[in-house]
Amino acid sequence: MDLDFKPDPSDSSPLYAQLARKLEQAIRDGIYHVDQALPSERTLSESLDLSRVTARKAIERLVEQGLVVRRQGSGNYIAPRIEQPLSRLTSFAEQLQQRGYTPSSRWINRTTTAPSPDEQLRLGLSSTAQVARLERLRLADSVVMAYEVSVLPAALLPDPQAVQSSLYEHLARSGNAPVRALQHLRAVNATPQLASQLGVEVGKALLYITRLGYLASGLAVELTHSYCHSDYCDFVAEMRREP
Ligand code: 16G
Repeated sequence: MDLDFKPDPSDSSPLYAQLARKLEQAIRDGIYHVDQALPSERTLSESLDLSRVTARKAIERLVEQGLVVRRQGSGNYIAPRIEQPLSRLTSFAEQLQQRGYTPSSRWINRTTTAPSPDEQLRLGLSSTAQVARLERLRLADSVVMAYEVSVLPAALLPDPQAVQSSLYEHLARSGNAPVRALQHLRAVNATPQLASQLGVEVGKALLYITRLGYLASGLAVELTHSYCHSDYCDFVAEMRREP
C-alpha cells in the first residue's frame, strides 16, 4: 500500500480511530472508486504493523458510517453511489441496475387511504378520491440509500400490495408509468425518525426530493417524497448556454 495510513505517534487517539479517519479521508478524497475493494483486514494489519483487531475495528467504523459495505465472503467495498442525470426520468431500480447493483425495497407500509389536502391538490384529485400510499426503504444490494413515500391516485394503482420491487415496472404493466415529471430538490436535516430509518446520525444533511410524475394525458400519477442518503446520491445536470 502506497498510501500513508500509518498511525501518528503524537496522536493520542486510539489506533483504530486514527486508521478509520485516514481511510475515511482517502474514500472522501476519491482515492478509491465506488465498488472497489478496501484493503483487507490482513493487508492493513501487516502493512501498517497493527493488530488484526485494530484493522477490524477501523473497518467496522467505516461500515457504521456507511462508507463501506460488507459483501458476504468477498470483503469490504466502497459503498455505492448513484448518479442521477436530472434530465432523464428514471426509476430507482433502473438507476441501480445501470450501475450493477441489485435494487430492492423494504416495505414499511402499502395502503389505500384518503389524501391529505396537499396531496389532493398536487395530484388534481376530486374530494372523494382515494390514494395508494407506499412507504419504503430503497436498498442497493444491502445498503439503505433512501426512504421514500409515494402517493398515487387509487384509480391508477388500485392494489398497492401488488407492487413488488419496482413501482415503475408495476405501473408500466398497466400503461401508467409516468412520461414526464417535475422534481424539486433541497437539503434537510435528518429527524430522529429519518435518522433511524436511514441509519445515519440525527441532523445529518439529506437530499430531499419531491417528484410529481405525469402520464402523457397530463394526469398526475405520482407524488413521491424521497429522502436520500447524501453520501450515496449525486444529481447531475447538464447545462447549455443559449446562443
Ligand atoms: C425514484 C424516484 C421516485 C420513483 C421511484 C420509482 C427519485 C428522486 N425518485 O426513486 O420518484 O417513485 O424512483 O422507482 O429519483 P422504482 O420503479 O424502482 O420503484
